[in-house]
Amino acid sequence: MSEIEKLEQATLAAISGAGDDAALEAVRVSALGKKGSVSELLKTLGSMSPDERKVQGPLINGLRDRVTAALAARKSDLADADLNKRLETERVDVTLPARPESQGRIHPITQVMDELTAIFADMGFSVAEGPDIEFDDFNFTKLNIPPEHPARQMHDTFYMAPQKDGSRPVLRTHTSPVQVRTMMSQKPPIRIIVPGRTYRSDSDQTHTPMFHQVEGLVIDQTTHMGHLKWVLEEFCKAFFEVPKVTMRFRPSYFPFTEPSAEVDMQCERRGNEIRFGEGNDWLEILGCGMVHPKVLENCGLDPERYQGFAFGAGIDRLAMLKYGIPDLRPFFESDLRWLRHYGFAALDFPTLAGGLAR
Ligand code: 2NL
Repeated sequence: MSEIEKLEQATLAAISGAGDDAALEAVRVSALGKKGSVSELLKTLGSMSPDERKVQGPLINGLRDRVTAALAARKSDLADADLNKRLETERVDVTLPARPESQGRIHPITQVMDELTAIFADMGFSVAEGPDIEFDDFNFTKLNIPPEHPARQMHDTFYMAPQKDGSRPVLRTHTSPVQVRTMMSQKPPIRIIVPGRTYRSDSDQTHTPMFHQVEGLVIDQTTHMGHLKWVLEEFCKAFFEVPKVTMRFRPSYFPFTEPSAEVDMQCERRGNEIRFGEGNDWLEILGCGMVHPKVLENCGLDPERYQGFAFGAGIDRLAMLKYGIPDLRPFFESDLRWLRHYGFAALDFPTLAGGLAR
């Protein structure tokens, strides 16, 4: 056996014997590194006569190529073995029941979002989402909010640095830009709810700079205010888990709806407690209206052909009302004691069939 063949045999044996990446790298350096055995052989080609080189060249280069290929093959085998080992040992059985000692809780806002989604899904609504950082145009202009509107003031809205084209992106002040995007990209009939984070430059006992909204939008050819009232009434009964509720629609104003209304729910206040579906008191829970023809037009829909309604409510407030949470600020303080008190058990998904609150 020639010296080259012996070297090849020894090197290939060392490669298949390397048990991990570090060992394999050591073999590579000892063969192909600057002072490696194969590299040293390659260097000898320089001092050979042309005839000798003609014979030795292919032998030594062939050796280098086979060693290189064997190194690559072993590296990939080691990676496969590593992955298989991890798949074997790090297997998670997602069908196991939650551990009773588990500390995790579903945040009331997540719980309420899940409940809203289940209730509206049952009425044929799907969930739409969009970015938190919005174009000024989608957040304001398309919604018929004029440049001089107070919502556009710096102290109400978080503006981002101006772009090259002069436009200023904003942290969305409501979830309406998602409805704008939906109207621009989908043909009616549209039936969506849009739950999500919203931002306003406001911070006191009852306002946090980030809060949560759910808005709804229905657009079709004959959708009218009667449909709006039915949807909201069904929602309130399902959400507050009462068999019947009286609702009061007070005329109001929003730039993006005409006519507009604020909606109160019948309630009974006893001390700190509040009950829905009984009593002679009223509690405002949301705003709504028929989508303004200008908004439809701005979003590429023909107002002569299509019409519809929209509504918006604060999720944080809905959660406080339903679950008797007195203060808004701890919602965003990540205090585990608060979360253990007001949070919900994991895997206790709200469904219409299984009930919403347990
Ligand atoms: C409130 C009132 C409202 C809407 C939101 C809306 C969205 C589009 C077009 C028309 Cl794209 N309207 N949204 C309409 C009326 C009221 O929210 O008090 N929210 C907390």
